[in-house]
This record gives sequence, structure tokens and C-alpha cells, in this order.
Amino acid sequence: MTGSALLHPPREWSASLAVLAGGAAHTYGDLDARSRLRAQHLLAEAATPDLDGARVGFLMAPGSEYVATQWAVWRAGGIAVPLCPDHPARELEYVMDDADCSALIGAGETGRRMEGPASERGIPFHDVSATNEGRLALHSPDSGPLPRITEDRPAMILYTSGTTGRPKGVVTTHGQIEAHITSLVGAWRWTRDDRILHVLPLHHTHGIVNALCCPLYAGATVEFAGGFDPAVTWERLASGEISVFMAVPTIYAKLLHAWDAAEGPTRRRWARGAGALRLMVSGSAALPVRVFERWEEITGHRLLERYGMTEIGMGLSNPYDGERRPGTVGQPLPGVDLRLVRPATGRVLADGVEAMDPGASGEIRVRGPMVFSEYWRRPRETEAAFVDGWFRTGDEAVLEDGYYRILGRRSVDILKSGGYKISAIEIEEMLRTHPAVHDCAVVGIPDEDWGERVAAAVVPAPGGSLRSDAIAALLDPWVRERLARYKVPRAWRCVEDLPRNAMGKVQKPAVLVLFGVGAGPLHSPPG
Ligand code: MLC
Ligand code: AMP
Repeated sequence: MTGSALLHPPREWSASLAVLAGGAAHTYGDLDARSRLRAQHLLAEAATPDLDGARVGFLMAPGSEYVATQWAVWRAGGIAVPLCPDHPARELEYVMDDADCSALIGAGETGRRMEGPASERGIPFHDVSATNEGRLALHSPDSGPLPRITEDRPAMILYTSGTTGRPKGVVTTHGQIEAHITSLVGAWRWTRDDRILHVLPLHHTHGIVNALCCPLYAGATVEFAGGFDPAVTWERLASGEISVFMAVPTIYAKLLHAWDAAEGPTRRRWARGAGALRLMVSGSAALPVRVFERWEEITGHRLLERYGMTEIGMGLSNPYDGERRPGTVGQPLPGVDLRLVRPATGRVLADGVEAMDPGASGEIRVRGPMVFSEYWRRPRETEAAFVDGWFRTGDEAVLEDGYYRILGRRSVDILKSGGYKISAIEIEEMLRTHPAVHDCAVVGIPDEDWGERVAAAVVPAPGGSLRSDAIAALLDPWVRERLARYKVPRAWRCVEDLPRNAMGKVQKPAVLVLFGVGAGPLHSPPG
């Protein structure tokens, strides 16, 4: 049996506070009972004793409903497919169809968006809003065995952008998620006394595993802020009730802007409060050194930067106790085998904390019990992602004085904006289906706060306008209807032709020049 502390919280935690959201408090006992009831309901509706790996998509605002649903799907033997409330219908439908969901669950206004898609697909929709909970209890058997959940069973599919077209589903098992959790719980010293302020989206590994599953595994409390708002976040950090905070670099940058704009007494109160936290982590994108330094200057707190990826969980972390070095991501986390390899030759340049070829940079490759099993229904891509059992991350790094430093992505077609991974190819393919677009190229413009911002150079279809503002006005709303808003280009240029080399291949560094960005290393992390 695995995930025991998550799926079967110890009895002595029953009265402890697990989740705080929107002013309501939920104990471990409450979540345990609700998730059991929901699991039984799911099984009764499916008329089976075990969902046996059926995919269940769910959509709801961050809060106790989310946790009870995630646990329910797991306890019923299903695979959890969390959906993002901010996504437009087409993006949601892509995920539910690619994952081939056999049921959808929703709560509140947000969740009712699932009702239509469920009926179109002829699959059940379960409304688990609080108001519906009583009805659910009536229609479900009040006891009965739940299936045995072994560690090799698939637990979750998270969608991640890659170098090819639409996002791929990353499948992790219960054992892989538990290995990810236990590594972090140990390294970052989670205890029952902790309370995390949760501001991250719940369709990616950072928000789901690091900031939600870890504290719940340890018996701590998760306080959902209901999304990210700089002033609300500062107030809660300064409340004296929060011990842990985790965010992407853009959030720290936005918090610094809010601090700069605040009055003297507010500044002092915020800074003093935040400085008293036990742990503040940054990850999902490069933390600019100046943000690290400014944060320390203001709060006295040295942010702990770590490196991870949907496919591997967390790989590298600055030490909890030792020196946290700005611009670096520390050393391999417990249980993680990590090395640097020169892809062309396979030569190992560094292994763990040992450098074979000091100063040489190479691709990060990872092995270990937390590494994912497969891309959902994409055997060829799964096979191509591994070499001799090692996962190829596509990230370039160097080991310097015992600390890893991320140099950037090997592919120019993967962008990171606000901590979200974005595929240039996906946006280009979408844009090319618009009748006003003959061709296009998408790049990431370096940006102080966002890391990168999405930019699109467009060759209009014959007879179309060559004005950048006209193409922006036409395409912006069209893209918003189809893709998540963080994928919408923020800058547009109309051009007669895209810059190409002699082979006819689009030259992305030259496309960047169209946006006023000098040619140079494309994806070096800022700072
Ligand atoms: C919002 N906007 C973005 C954006 N997020 N633009 C580019 N990139 C993004 N990521 C746009 C909005 O559409 C809006 O424009 C404008 O910016 C302001 O939006 P906002 O809603 O006010 O911004 P905010 O809510 O402050 O969002 C910023 C953010 C959010 C940083 C809180 O992006 C976020 O939650 N990022 C976290 C992503 C994450 O969890 N990644 C982890 C992946 S797992 P307009 O024009 O629409 O008004 C992973 C592994 C690992 O990477 O190692 O952890
Ligand atoms: P995702 O696929 O959304 O899980 O994003 C994973 C990617 O985020 C990694 O492959 C890295 O490129 C990037 N990343 C995560 N953490 C860091 C970090 N601390 N510094 C630089 N890049 C990071």
C-alpha cells in the first residue's frame, strides 16, 4: 500500500486542520470522510468495484473540493486529470479528449462548465458542490470496501507542452508521486506544525505535489489564497500564521513591485512578517539573482531555489541548512540520480556532486523512483525521451563548486512565461489555421518579470494588412478563445517574409531581432 499518509490520514490527525479556503476550515477527518463518500459514489455510478485506471477529469477552484475529489479518484482506483479553471473551453476539451476521460467532476460555477462537455461525450458529470453533497450521500452506499491501491498503479496525468504540437499527458504512478513527496518532505523538513500559503494553479506539479500533496502528507495545513494577489499575499505572509511559501519567480517579482509601491509602515510590517517564515521556495523557472538579492535585502530571507520538471518531479535543490547560492539550483535531492551528459557523444560530464569534466556544460539527465512512467498513449515519444533508462530533460546546466547552475533550454521552441511552459510550435500551428495568416514564427522575448513573453511574427495571407496593430487586434481574441491565456502572444509583428537560412529554416534569433532583441544566446536565464 502506498500514499498511505495521503489516502489514509492517520486517525490521530482527524481533528487537525488540513485545508483553509474562503474562510472555511476542513479537518483531515472531514476530507477523509468526503473523499471516501465520493469514491463510493464514483464506483456506484460506474457500476464497478474498481475504476481500474479510468481517467476522471475534474474542474474546480482551489480548495477542499479539489482535495476531496483528487483523493476520491485515487481511492476509487481512477487516474486524476486536473483541469484548469482559467482555460478556455477548447483547451479543456483537448485535455479531456486526449486523456479519454470516462467521467467529469465539477464544483461550483467553475465546475458546471463540465456539464455540457460531459453530455456531448455521453459520460457522467458529477456535481460535487457543497450544496449537492447531501444528495450524493443519499445516492451512495455508506460503506463497503474500496479497491487496493498499489504503488505501481497510475495516479495522475498532467499536461505539459513539448517541442511537438499540442501538450502531452505525463503519467505518474502512486509510487512515483510518493517518491517525489517523501524526497521533499525530508529535504525541506515538513512537519505537522507547518502552514503553507497556497497561491499556485492546481493543474501543474508545482501547485499540486510540492505545495499541496507534501503538506498534506506531513499532516500540515494548506491555506488556499484563492489565486495570487500581491497585497493579499503580503498580508497573509505578515500574519504570523504562515510558515512556508512556494512560488514561481514572477510571483516574487510582483511581490517586490507591490512592496515598492506600499507606504513605509506597510512595507516594514510586510517585510518583518515574511522574514519570519521557516521556508520560502522559488522554482519552475530561473530566479533572477537580483530578485534573490532584493528579497534578502527586504526580508532578510534567502530564498531556496530548486529545479524540477513535470516528468521528473523535483531534481535539484539548494540546501535547507547549508548555503543557498543565488543563480544556482543546488544539488540532487534525496533519491534522485542526476548527471550531466554531452548529448552528441554520451560522455558523462558530472554525476551527482562529482564533476568529471569541471566547468563543462551538458544536458541534465535524471533517473529515480519519482521519474514518470510514460507520455499518455505516445509510446514513440516516451521511448525517445529516455537513453539507457535516463530521462533527457532538455535543460542545459553546469556543475560549479558543487552547485548546479541552469544555463537554459536546449530547444528554442520551449518558452517559460510566469513559470508556465509554453510550446512555440503549438501556438504557430494554431495561428497557421487562421485564414489571415500565411505563416508565422513564435519566440520568447526576455522579460524581467515574466522570464519570457510570447511574441509572434506573422506573414499575412495575400491581400492582408501588413500592420502589426491590425493583426494583433484580429488575432488576439481569436487565440484567447482557443489557448490558455498565458499562451497568447503579447507582442506581434507583421512581416513580408520570415528570416530563413539557406535551407529555408526559420531563424529564431533573427525573429527575435524583429522585436528589438539582439541576437545572442536565446534562452539563457535572466539575471
Ligand atoms: C498571466 N498572464 C500571463 C501569464 N499569466 N502572461 C504570460 N505568462 C503568464 N504566465 C497575463 C494575463 O493573461 C493577463 O493579461 C496579465 O498577464 C496579467 O494577468 P494576471 O492574471 O493579473 O496575472 P497573475 O494572476 O498575477 O498571474 C501571474 C502568475 C501566473 C505568475 C501568478 O502566471 C501563475 O500562476 N504562474 C504559475 C505557473 C505554474 O504554476 N507553473 C508551474 C509549472 S510546473 P491579459 O491581457 O489577459 O489581461 C513546473 C515544474 C517545476 O514548472 O519545476 O515546478
Ligand atoms: P514543466 O515542464 O512545466 O514542468 O517545466 C519544467 C521546466 O522548467 C524545466 O525543464 C526547466 O526548463 C524549468 N525550470 C524549473 N525550475 C527551474 C529553475 N529553478 N531554474 C531554471 N529553470 C527551471
